[in-house]
Amino acid sequence: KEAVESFNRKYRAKHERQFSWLKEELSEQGVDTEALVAQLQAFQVAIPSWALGTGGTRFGRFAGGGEPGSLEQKIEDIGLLHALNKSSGAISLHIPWDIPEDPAHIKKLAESHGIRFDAVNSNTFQDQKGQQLSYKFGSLCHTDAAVRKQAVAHNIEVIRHGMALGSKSLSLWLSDGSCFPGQQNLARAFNYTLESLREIYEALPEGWQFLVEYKPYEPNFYSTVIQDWGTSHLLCSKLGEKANVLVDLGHHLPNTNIEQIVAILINEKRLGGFHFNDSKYGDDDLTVGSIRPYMLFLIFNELVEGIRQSGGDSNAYAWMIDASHNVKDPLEDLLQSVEAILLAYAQAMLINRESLDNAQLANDAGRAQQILQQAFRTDVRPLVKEAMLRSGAALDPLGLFRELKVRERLIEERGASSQATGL
Ligand code: AOS
Ligand code: ZN
Ligand code: ZN
Repeated sequence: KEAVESFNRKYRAKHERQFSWLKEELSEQGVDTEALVAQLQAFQVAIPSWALGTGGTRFGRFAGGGEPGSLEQKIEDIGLLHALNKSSGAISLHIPWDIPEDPAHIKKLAESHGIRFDAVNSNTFQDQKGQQLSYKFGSLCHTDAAVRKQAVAHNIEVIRHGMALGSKSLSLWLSDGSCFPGQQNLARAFNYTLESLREIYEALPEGWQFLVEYKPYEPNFYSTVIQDWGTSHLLCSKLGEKANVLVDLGHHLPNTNIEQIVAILINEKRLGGFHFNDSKYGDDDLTVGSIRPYMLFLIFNELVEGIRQSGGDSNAYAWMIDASHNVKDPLEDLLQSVEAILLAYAQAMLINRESLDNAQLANDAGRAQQILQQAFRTDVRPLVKEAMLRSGAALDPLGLFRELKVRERLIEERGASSQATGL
């Protein structure tokens, strides 16, 4: 806290200048800056427990050093991120990579860092040590009822872990599918999946949400059972009200209009959560906003509408980052992702909705574009900084991270070769 304060003192004057200039500009446009900053302050995005180590591909992984070697250390890392930006006050756990052996202790530790437990994630895309039956040919869709049963039981166990930690949602991503034409009866795989999901759904406690993620390919390269938002939506509507679609930004075929998917899901009240990342080719899991910031802004344009419909709650959906860091420091990368999300949210809140609506009703495409780009081209960094300042975060979280030599200190503490569990 002290480091944050003395850091902010150094940059405060410059920030005040920039913020008051922008505030004046925006008030001329009729924007309520105070309300906007409060919305930004409220926004919290969950950090996945699997993204704190260096990622890699099947060709190799280049560890960065000082990675968290236990769940406790992962929580400490997220606590650090949250202390720096006050916008990442939640963790999303992956079972069995991060089984909380002593949930009461883990919960207390997280609380001491101001962190709550967001969605818990199940894993039936790998075989674990000592596991009886293999998921090589699928889990919830498997032709063998015993495998399906094992996968259902795992998901129910994940719910139990979540309950002990105060989590309120189960997030499910299935790799189930097939690698070759003819390998799998596509309709049967779907039906078995639905049947298995129903059993998991039945085990969901009151007030819980079931987040169903989709993805077109990988690791299966011919078919994936839950391949797109339509399939996910279909399953959710068959399951019931607690089931909602989870949109991972990297899980679309090239050039898909993701903002349109988001708009329709909001309209159908079936949007549950988000996995933020960016991509150029596939499920690249790159830093949010590093490749297609305009698309992110257009998505947030829809999300702002959804947030408005939910009474203005910045956390109306389960926000999570799902990224992998191949050559960057994972903690730095996460700070950059959170910042990119806040910037897109701020820009989208600048859109003059009434004018946009009028332009749309008048079929004035030129005016509509102008309204969007006016918002997108505004440098909203002072708004995000102001939100950080008011919440007690650093004016420049990444700058402070480097100034404090956090990574060097973590390497000293944990060693150069400590590796985090995860992908
Ligand atoms: C996989 O591609 C999905 O994005 C999952 O949401 C996530 O990456 C996985 O569950 C983490 O292991
Ligand atoms: Zn994901
Ligand atoms: Zn993914």
